[in-house]
Amino acid sequence: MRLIEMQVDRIVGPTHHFGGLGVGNVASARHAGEVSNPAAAALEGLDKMRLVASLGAEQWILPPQERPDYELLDSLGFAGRDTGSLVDALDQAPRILSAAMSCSAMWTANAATVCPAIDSLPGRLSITIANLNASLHRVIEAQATEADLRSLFGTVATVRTAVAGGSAMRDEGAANQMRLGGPDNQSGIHVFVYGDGQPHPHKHWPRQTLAASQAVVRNLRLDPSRVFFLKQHPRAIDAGAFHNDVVAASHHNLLLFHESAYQDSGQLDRIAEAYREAFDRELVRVQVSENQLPLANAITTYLFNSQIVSPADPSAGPVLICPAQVQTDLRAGRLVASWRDERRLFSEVHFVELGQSMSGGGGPACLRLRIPVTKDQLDRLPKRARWSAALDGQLREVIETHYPSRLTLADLASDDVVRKAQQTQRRLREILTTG
Ligand code: SUG
Repeated sequence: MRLIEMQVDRIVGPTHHFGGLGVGNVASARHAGEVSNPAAAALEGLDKMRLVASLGAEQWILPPQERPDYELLDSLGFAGRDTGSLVDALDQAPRILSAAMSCSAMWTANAATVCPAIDSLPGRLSITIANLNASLHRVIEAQATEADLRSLFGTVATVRTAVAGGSAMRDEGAANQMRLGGPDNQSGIHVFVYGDGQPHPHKHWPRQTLAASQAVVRNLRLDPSRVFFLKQHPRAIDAGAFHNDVVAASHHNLLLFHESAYQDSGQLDRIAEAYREAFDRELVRVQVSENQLPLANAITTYLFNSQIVSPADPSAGPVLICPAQVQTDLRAGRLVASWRDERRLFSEVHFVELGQSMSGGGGPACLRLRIPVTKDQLDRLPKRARWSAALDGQLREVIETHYPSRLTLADLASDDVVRKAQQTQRRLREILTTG
């Protein structure tokens, strides 16, 4: 029996803007304050979902989270739950307004950490929501994400509340977790990547702590003998790799990573050894050197944030979906071509335009949460959130008709813009949750 990997994306919301809020995220800082295009952002996301579905993969869709987050504004002293509170926040603390309006929940790779039933000691598909404690605009996602995943999975999965503990327990979900295994329903090996501890980065605050990863491992009831912890290199964090998935990618028996990704490469040998023992075959480790692609280019192109998808036909090799930026970087483009044509790691390579997400520091892989399920589990899920051409058409119509194509932070204190955004959010939620 094979495990089927669901790709769960969330529609970018109508208040998408460039707040520059991403901690240690160079793209987010670079584009802070630019005029955004929420309609284009949402359509680019839908285009990627359509491509993934066309490959025969399981594509599922969540609606945007509700913005403004009046609860946040209220608790930070901007009471009233009306436009007045938004105008006050814009005047006195624009970053708080930006956080309360943020659509960062679009980056679902940070929504949760997941383990398939076969990997969890009680034999249950298990999901631990990420607390996203490192940033004001992301910590507000957890509660709604929990509700969304509970409603999607019902009794099929155990969905756990995010780990408590404030900043000591900073958890950013699957972006810092890699499951190595095979296509079969056989228990996998989990690698958890964290950034705190000696030696520290100089410029940026590590977003994932070892203590949080350890707590997630306990919550998911993973077999400790199948778990590894790997420290991110402070150099990578300082260069802007605020998550592991900016400098590494994994799929079944494949591990792609930049030579500056990790502090202790000896740990990679131990992981490869465990893989060999468990699966009786080699882990395919592809290390990209600084010469082949400088760390700075890995981060601007988001090469490692390419999305790897297994097509429906089990005999076809995995497909690589890269950000368009990879194609225009000579070295990154050359690497990808050699992975496809010489090393035959991928059967196809696609390039996707995700300019709006990339300007916030999120590539194709940031936009999806992988959830490995059995066919039986998949059959028990409510189909209303599963990609179909009809659903895609319905969602596009709402976006094309009601989303703004030009937005600044100041617009987000406008009564008209906010009312329209709220109506549109409600409509999308209705389509995706009541079908
Ligand atoms: O947390 N950007 C997100 C990008 C998340 C990317 N996810 C993964 N690598 N898996 C972040 O930094 C930008 C928000 C702004 O600029 O307003 C932001 O939150």
